[in-house]
Amino acid sequence: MKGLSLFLGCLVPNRYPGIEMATKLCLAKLDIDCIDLPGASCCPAPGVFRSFDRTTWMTLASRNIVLSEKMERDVLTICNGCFSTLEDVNRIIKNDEIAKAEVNAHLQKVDKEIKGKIDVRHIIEYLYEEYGPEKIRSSVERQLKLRVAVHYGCHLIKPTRDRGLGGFERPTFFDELVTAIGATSVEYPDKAACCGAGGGVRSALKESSLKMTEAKLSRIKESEVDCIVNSCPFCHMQLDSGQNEIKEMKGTEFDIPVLHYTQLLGLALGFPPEMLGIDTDIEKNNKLMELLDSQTQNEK
Ligand code: 9S8
Ligand code: 9S8
Ligand code: COM
Repeated sequence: MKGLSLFLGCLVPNRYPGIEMATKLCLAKLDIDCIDLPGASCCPAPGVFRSFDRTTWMTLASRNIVLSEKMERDVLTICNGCFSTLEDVNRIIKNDEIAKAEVNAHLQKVDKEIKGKIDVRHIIEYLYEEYGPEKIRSSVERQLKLRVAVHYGCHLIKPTRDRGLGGFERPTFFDELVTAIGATSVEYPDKAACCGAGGGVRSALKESSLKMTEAKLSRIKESEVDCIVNSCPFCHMQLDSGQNEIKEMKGTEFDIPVLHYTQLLGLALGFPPEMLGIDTDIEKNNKLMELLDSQTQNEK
């Protein structure tokens, strides 16, 4: 199997550098061969660029893929949107000679050519398919006995015919990775629903997007969980900052900590929250850490 190159996308370096740190710590600890991908740009975002101009979308994505082809490594994404763009374009390039020629005609202007020789992975499906929940279970240093609401987000599982990761109404692979670290994945209504942000909705129609977020957060709140875990920095932002925005708009408080899976896994692998970008100055996060600490104390 090929080694991996880490595709960060935009949101992680610009808003959530702690997720990059968490990812790198987890990958190193699990002994997964993954290095930086210098020169990468925006993937570009599927819900925005693809909707406007398919060729531009494919060309920019292909330029990113070429960087990893040169290193003879598969691309590893930590964002559903980045996975959607890069995986879709990579598949198109592999299967459609006309699209490939069209893209290469543009890439030629910057001395690049896409060959279609590598694969694009998302950290959740990679950990599930290549590493496996069992190996994760045996690597865990600290069981996290938490009630967790798993949010898959849209692009990781849809369109199902392309993703092939099980039925999108009831997928289980992400939940299995959560149970592998000692937590309980709590079922809640409309689990497969969008966070509200994707497809440019957050930028264009903030209020409508927050309505969807509020609906999702209410279902989660009713299920009495300790935190939400996601696989996408865009969902992460909507579910976390969205709580503050909803509070400002309507006064409704949810107070649910939101973690990217790499942050939750990082805790289970024994890293302290400050190394994983979990801000314990925020009261809800602090409470979550106290809960975990009290469990560790009880075990001793
Ligand atoms: S890059 Fe630019 S906007 Fe973003 S984070 Fe994920 S999707 Fe791709
Ligand atoms: S859900 Fe619907 S379109 Fe998406 S993947 Fe991330 S952002 Fe939230
Ligand atoms: C969401 C990405 S992860 S996009 O807004 O649909 O492009």
